[in-house]
Amino acid sequence: MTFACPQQPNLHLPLSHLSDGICDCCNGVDEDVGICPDICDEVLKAERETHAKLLKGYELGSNKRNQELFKFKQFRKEKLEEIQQWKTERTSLDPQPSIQQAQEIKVNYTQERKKMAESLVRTSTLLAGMTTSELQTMTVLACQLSGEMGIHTDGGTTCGALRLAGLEGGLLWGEDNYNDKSTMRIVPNPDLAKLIFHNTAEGEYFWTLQEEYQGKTTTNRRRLEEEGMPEDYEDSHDYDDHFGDDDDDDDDDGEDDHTAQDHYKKKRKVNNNNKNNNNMSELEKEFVERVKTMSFSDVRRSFLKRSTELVEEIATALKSSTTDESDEAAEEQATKNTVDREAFNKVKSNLRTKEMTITKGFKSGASALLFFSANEELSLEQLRSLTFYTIYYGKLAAVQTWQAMIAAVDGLKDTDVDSSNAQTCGSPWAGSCPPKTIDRDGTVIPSSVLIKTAEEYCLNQATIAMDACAQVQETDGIPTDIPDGYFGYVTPVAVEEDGDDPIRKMFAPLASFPIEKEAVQKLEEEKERIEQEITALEGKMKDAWKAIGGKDGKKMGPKGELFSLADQCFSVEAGKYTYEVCVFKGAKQKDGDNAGGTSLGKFKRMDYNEETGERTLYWENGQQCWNGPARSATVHITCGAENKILSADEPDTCRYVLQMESYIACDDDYKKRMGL
Ligand code: MAN
Repeated sequence: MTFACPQQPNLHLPLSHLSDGICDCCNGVDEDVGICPDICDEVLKAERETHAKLLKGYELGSNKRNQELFKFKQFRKEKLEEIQQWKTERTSLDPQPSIQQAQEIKVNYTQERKKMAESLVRTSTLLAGMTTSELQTMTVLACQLSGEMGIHTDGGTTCGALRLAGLEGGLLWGEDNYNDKSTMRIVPNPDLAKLIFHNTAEGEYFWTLQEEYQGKTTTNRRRLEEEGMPEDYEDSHDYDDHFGDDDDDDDDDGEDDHTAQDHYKKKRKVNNNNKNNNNMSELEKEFVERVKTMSFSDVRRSFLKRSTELVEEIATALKSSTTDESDEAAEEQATKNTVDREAFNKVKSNLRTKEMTITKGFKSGASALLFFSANEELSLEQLRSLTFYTIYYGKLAAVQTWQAMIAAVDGLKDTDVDSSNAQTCGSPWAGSCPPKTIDRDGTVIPSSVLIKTAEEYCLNQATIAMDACAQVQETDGIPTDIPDGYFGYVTPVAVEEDGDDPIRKMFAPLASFPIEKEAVQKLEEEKERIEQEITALEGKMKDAWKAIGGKDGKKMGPKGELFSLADQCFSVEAGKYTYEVCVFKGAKQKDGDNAGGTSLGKFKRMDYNEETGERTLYWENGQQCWNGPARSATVHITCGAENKILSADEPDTCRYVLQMESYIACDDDYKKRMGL
């Protein structure tokens, strides 16, 4: 039981407060008559004022709140309609048909190309009559030559021409070297088609079934670089170590493909860390040795030997020109040669270039040898195709093809003449001119096309080469120049694509095989366009959902009431700071020295407590407090006509509590609670 003051219905007194000598009710009826004065006018006026103020605030606020809720309702409706429309648009967008069509063209192209390539090799007499082992040797030599020419070398170590020749016949194999039989496989056509189509359409050669060959610029794409890739200096150390003191690592190779450069640089770095060992495996080294001892390499070996001697002579000569001490050998040299440092260095670098060229050829040839040793089960037909297209991709001219063939097939040269010459100097082809032929069951080797080339060669270049060699033989001491053909070694040059080399002409049907590049390009653009549209649509839908508080609408609070505060900032000054909170964004504490502000966190959520009707906004994960937590801020909202921050406080270090007035809190529940 309580006693209610008659003019103050909200004031309930416990019965013990009656007649206790304290005036509780404003009209004094809780005490005996005459004790308390009637002060109801005064008291009720203040109460009435507060009540009136609250009521006014509520009415204005509730009005605004309702307006804003209506706005949000409209907005939400519009957004949902838009989303629906975009959804429909989205379902009509499908890049798949374009992808499919492009793929069909590619597959078709690859199939037709393969047929053509197969018939080309089948009908060609170029390699007719050759045995499996001869074809293998021929391929190794083609790789050696293309390696020297710098054609399609992958970092200068494996024979790219052979890989591409494999692709032509539907064969693809391991990535890092040729020694992985398990990875060699006939590739499922669609994948291979992409690769082959890309290679031909772009003239940019890739050989793995990775995304990279689709032309994306990644740093580690596996691409067969064509010419212009700088040599790996460490390579030469494998054979001759006399350039160890030369640090001229920054040769200008004219290469301006940054990706390729980066790739190369990375590779070189690895090698530099591994100076003495290089990064060849024992097995690879063994195969390089084998290539070095093949008869085709005789000239190269003798060149390398001579080169080593010459470099030593040059070193001695240069030394004697700088020291006064009478070193007999040096003096002898010095009198023989007028020491021209510049000329000597030029000769030295010339020798070095050739050495590196030869080394690259050894490695490329060795990779092919390695490949054959790991893949013994290849058929004669497959081998012929590999050899045939290695010649094509290796860009061998007819004369080089002939030279490889006479080294691969017994009986096409006089071995005595050749080997004795190779020890000194002389045309390595001395034993082969005039060109010989052999007859195998009616098949003449080499084929007529090569014989014609060989005859011409023997008539012209061979004698020139021999003369050059003889001339070199006669000059004593250090030469002033290292001409092509010095000690029998002629640096091979890639055949001209559009020239009239008979072999290149033979490959013309393949080189000019029609490719629907534009059609595919269009389809790929279409696919790209569709995908972009999809991305754009999905982005718009995502934004639209976000604008209305997510799919469940929760982020916008009850009935979407946060919508009117969305992205708005409110600030208040307190002490020496200005506090600024932005709904859905960040909160800051600013002062004079720190105009940019200290972060008090990012907006996290709004809590609505149904029991108390309290609304609280949270910002979390602000700037770390010295020896304390990350800064955070909470804003407590009470009903009012405006949206404004009333106060800010820091009850615990780096924890900020703000009071805010906002019409979003002026709901029916508030009205009831406050008895308005
Ligand atoms: C700054 C302000 C203060 C806070 C201290 C804590 O001065 O952010 O609000 O208490 O850092 O070191």
